Amino acid sequence: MSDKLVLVLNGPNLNLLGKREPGIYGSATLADIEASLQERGQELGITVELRQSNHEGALVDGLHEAQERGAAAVILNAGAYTHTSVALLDAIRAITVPVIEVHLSNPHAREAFRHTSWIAPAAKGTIAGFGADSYLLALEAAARL
Ligand code: CA2
Repeated sequence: MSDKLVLVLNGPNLNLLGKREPGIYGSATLADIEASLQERGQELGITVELRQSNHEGALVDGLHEAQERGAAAVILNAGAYTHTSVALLDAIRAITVPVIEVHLSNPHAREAFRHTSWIAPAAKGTIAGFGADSYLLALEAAARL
């Protein structure tokens, strides 16, 4: 039987992970996160593909692609678009693939403008505040869906 596919979509500025603001976002780079997800994915029988874009539409395209490819789940860190994007909310609602919202930091412990997630109402669930482990916890959740 072929592996389940999980797409891991990352939004704006997350390409800078591990290179700026380690006090907030930790010292792991996106490449480090990808490697740990792929390692755990192998154990779970899950193929993990990770993408990052600074463009909202590319994230929408990634959600559509997940649907077209029959992905088992999407792990989505929409970055700042979490707090602004009706387009991502609509895209999540338009697909049947479960979307797990993740954040490295705990947005509720930060500025008030981060307390609202436009995508949370359409997400299967949210994991936030565990640094790079938020992604691994999301993969564990995806494996149980
Ligand atoms: O905690 C998270 O994962 C966030 O999604 C990160 C977003 C922020 O806007 C959300 O409120 C919470 C920001 C990502 C910016 O990433 C950087 C990484 C390194 C250096 C600077 C920014």
